[in-house]
Amino acid sequence: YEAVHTGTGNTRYSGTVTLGTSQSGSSYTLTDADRGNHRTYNLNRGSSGTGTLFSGADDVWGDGTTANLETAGADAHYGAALTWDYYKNVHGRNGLRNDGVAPYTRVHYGNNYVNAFWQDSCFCMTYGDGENNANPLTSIDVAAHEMTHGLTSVTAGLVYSGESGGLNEATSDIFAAAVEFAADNPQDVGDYLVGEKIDINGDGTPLRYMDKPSRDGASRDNWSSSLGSIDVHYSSGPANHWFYLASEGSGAKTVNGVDYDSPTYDGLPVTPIGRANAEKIWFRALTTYMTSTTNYAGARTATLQAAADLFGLGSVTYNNTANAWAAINVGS
Ligand code: ASN
Ligand code: ZN
Repeated sequence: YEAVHTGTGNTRYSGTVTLGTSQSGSSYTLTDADRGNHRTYNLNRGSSGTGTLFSGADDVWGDGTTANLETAGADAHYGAALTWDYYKNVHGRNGLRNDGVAPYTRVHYGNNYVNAFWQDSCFCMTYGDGENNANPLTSIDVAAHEMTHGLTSVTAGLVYSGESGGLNEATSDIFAAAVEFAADNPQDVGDYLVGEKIDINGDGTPLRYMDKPSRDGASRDNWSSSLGSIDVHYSSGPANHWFYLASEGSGAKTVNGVDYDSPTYDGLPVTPIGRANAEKIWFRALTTYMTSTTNYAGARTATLQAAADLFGLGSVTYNNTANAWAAINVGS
């Protein structure tokens, strides 16, 4: 007999949170019965199989320190729950495949492994512990990014190279930001940065910036004909920039205490449609209109079709959606 339970997670990046757990006899496991039985496993620095399902005699997980191996499990379990809730509550989607079945999560992958990844083959997300095993890559935005690769895979199926690969990556960054905002966690407030909590650069700077992606030294701000030949984590830049501009508009702005300053390719200002509308448009474009080979021009068309469906052809929201694309040098 397994009972639906709510445990307590003492996370590293998000403070003390509620976790969906299950009780089996006298022990508890990280099995979220309210969210498609999403389970979190401990690889204990191994790199194959599923390791062991996190389980324990009490329903308290981690102590906020990386030394306690449950802590990364708590963070990743929480991030998956937030992502599940976001797609359900905001977009009406019951799991990545809309079938009520969750992927699973593995933490403590490898030794000093500085990455996290999604795999279609296992329908699972995997997280390394970072440099010196000191900073697991299990923050809310990283978890939402990886889980969103699963959504992209079962919907548009954007091929992970060329312009479609950049759009695949941007989709993960866009919904990473959306989930982080929706979580409304006081320890990890929403922002248009990716990976700001995991200190992946060793100097406290984020992995990526959506207001002006070139702030990372490698990502592109705008579309150009060479975009399809660079790494997908850099060709995501213009679409991330589109999402920021559509959400917040061009120029200088402070959101949740973070300063942004978003330029436009054509120098013309962009009037925002608001983040909630930008999220709805991208989700509908991804799940209804994009295909495996969609490029940037196709993404513009897909979002305009979505904006027409949701807000009306020629509506203010439709026109500002188009203006945000012109601002990254796609269309006019
Ligand atoms: N963390 C990376 C990502 O999700 C892993 C990769 O390059 N596939 O994009
Ligand atoms: Zn990715």
